[in-house]
Amino acid sequence: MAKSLFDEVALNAEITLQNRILMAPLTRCMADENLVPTEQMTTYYAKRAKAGLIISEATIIRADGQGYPNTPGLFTAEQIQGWQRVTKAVHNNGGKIFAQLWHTGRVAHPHFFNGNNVLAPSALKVEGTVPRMRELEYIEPTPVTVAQIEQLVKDYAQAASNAIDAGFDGVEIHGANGYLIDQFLHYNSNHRTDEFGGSPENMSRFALLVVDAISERIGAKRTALRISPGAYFNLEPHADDRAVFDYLLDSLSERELAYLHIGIFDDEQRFEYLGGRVSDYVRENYPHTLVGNGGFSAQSGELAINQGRFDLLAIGRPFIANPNYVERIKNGEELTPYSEEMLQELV
Ligand code: FNR
Ligand code: 8K6
Repeated sequence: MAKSLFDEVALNAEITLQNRILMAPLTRCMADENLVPTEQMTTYYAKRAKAGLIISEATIIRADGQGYPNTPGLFTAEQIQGWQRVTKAVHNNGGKIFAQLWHTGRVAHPHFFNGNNVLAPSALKVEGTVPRMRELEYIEPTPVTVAQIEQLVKDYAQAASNAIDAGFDGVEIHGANGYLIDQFLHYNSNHRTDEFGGSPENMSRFALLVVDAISERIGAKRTALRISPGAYFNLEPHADDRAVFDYLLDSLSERELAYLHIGIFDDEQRFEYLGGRVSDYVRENYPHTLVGNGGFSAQSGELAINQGRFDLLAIGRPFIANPNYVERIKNGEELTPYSEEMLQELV
């Protein structure tokens, strides 16, 4: 029987989604000066509760993970309370919500946390400046020590535990889009010669330590991961990255995570070293629940699900433009097109 976007789906014995449509994580830079979610953010997420699962905007696990203004956190009591208001409002409207846990690594900027350095796998700087704050040039990062890596793993696990205290149904680890975890997974940003670099197994180690620490703390059934095997943002691709993701996907296949989510802006983009589209590469190498994303409409996403290319569909920009995206699709109503000016305010 053909699958519908409106099928109820069980991710596992603990979590059932009301449909196959996920709201993709979308950074909006609207938290208050203490990185606490506001009332406006509560309303914004509550309006989107008809999604099968909302994935929150990327939320920093600790102060030195911040790379953009007013991105929310999950490391102070006030931030946890702010998120409690959001999760309660989403649940009251019948929805479910995961927190996306974020550390930007070399894409962080000390401007945001009154620091003087940023941490990354290697002293390899990302070119350019902070978007919308063009005066802030990225700086050369300080390679993390093994002791600092151990602390980061603990801080990810603590943020996951805070997310559960804040009422989230689970967490999605942000291992995509060129941020800290992804920086370990690509040769462009990882030149380490210790047990965290130099081979697929070593380069996958940090990601797997974070996955395992969080799974242990809150349960693998409430833990998900987003990855970008195709380097397209904050990173340059390298042909040898393929072997790293082959290893990582093999290792993830042995774990029973809630889902694996592809981070890509346009899934029609082809990567020579992956043999084509990212989604096709991941599907061939990962047997469990896969979330597709990147330039899909409801129609093209449903078709891809029926072609077996992935199981669930994440929708990003159209959800910014259409708070009632799910209802509109269900009723066959026209969508409001997304435009960048819409990022100026939360609707
Ligand atoms: C994003 N994206 C993104 N991804 C992520 O993993 N964490 C995040 O916080 C953000 N933030 C974000 C902000 C804005 C304004 C945009 C446009 C995108 C990427 C997003 O989740 C998604 O992958 C892309 O938007 C592609 O999907 P759509 O929009 O084609 O459905
Ligand atoms: C006022 C809100 C502005 C939000 C800007 C911050 C964006 C953070 C992450 C965005 C990720 C988008 C990836 C776009 C990559 C395109 C490359 C082809």
